[in-house]
Amino acid sequence: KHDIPDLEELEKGPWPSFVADAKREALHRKKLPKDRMMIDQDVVDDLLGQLQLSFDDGETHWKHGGIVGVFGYGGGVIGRYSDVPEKYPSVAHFHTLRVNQPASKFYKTDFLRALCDLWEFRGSGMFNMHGSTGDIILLGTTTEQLEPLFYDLTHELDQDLGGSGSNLRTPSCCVGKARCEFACIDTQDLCYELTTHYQDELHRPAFPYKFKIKIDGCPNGCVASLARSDMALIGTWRDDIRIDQEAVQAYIRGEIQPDGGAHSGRDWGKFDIQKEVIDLCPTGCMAMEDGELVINNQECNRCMHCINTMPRALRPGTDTGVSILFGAKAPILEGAQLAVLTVPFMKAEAPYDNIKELLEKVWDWWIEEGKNRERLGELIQRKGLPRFLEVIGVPAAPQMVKMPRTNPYIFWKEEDVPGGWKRDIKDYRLR
Ligand code: SRM
Ligand code: SF4
Ligand code: SF4
Repeated sequence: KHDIPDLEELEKGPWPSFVADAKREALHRKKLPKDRMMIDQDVVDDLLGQLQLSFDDGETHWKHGGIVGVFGYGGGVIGRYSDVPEKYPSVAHFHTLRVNQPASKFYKTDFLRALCDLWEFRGSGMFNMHGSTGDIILLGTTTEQLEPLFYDLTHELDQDLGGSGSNLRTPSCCVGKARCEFACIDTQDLCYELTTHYQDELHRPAFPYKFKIKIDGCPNGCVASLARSDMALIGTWRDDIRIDQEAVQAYIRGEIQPDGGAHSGRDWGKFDIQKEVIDLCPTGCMAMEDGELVINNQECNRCMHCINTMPRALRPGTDTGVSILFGAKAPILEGAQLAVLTVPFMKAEAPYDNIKELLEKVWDWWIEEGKNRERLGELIQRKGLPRFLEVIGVPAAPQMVKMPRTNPYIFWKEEDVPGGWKRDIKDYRLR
């Protein structure tokens, strides 16, 4: 319907293009009977037209914000309005809905078909599987369609909205025990329990800012909880790595390919356990003794390297639980932060009362002390880690030290310091 030369550039090349997908959907909607769509048939054409105009003008044509949502909920819908509705009337309203994904994102195809039908009927027909927090993102509908859509979602599809705004964001987890032999905890069960237990926090924004919970089944960290969540729960173990000495020998003899051979596609040739595993252990806690692999488990920092390389010989221990880290976030305000390890080990068994108790202590403090739009990580930074530990009643431990070499526990001798003790700090600064 509109001329979109710059967008069409994005269709060129070997990679998939959202423009091609959107054009296909625009065409599809032209073929649908009018009573199969509750929002304008031209919505996708107008969306592409407005995007082209943004390229021409070098600025967005979405107005930011506007409070819009469904009755009883304060989150889950992001209001979007066009600032050129006279030109592109079909996207005058183009609100986004966040739909809480099932734990680990498993679907039955009949559910996906029903979701597609519903969204074609009440929305633009375009959605994003998945947003980076984890939700299914339904892209673009009008204010009038929000309540009926919410009713159909919850009553017909048994699916709830996720989080947005200053609330608990939709918790998410890795595939965990459903598919992965490394899972130390039942990530899906924990994620589902936290999601249902904290419905109020998810739907009714009462926090200083957003709060994200992500759950990785092991330190491989497939959902990158460490980097993206205010509370990261990472599966781990506190006993010994299980070793199958027979399988270790089979790797050494070349009968089993490291990492199954499949992941890396690498030809390992003759497998050198010393070079590939023992020398790469970051804590130097592995050795071959009398033809057997030995691990000094007290020194192991659960980096997963040896287990990832020889999964048929090495497995996490059986006394499993979670490490809990707090305070990761993106750059706004104080700069991006990774989470800080706060609880090195905690059991993680249903109904997870210990985890909930800790989380609620953290929330109480943050709600009380946090400034408007201050993430937990920034509050910890402002008040200091010792204060945070005091509040949650966790004793300080060596695992919490982030950068050992910047730590006052290290004492220098005079001969270690250039210029010795007489060096003037001002000279040092000038240099
Ligand atoms: Fe985000 C703000 C979209 C995941 C950090 N994010 C926004 C806003 C609301 C900005 C705006 O008003 O335009 C975007 C809404 C777009 C819309 O119309 O829907 C927006 N963020 C998204 C999504 C939809 C991008 C996507 O397509 O994947 C993701 C949510 C989908 C979902 O629910 O699944 C999304 N945002 C993230 C993540 C990643 C994550 O959650 O794992 C981060 C980094 C982790 C974190 O939370 O720090 C993230 N979004 C931000 C920030 C920076 C916060 C900070 O403290 O630095 C903002 C800015 C803000 O809150 O004002 C922001
Ligand atoms: Fe498997 Fe660990 Fe990745 Fe979860 S984080 S999918 S348990 S490797
Ligand atoms: Fe070493 Fe990492 Fe294996 Fe632990 S998990 S023994 S630190 S390689």
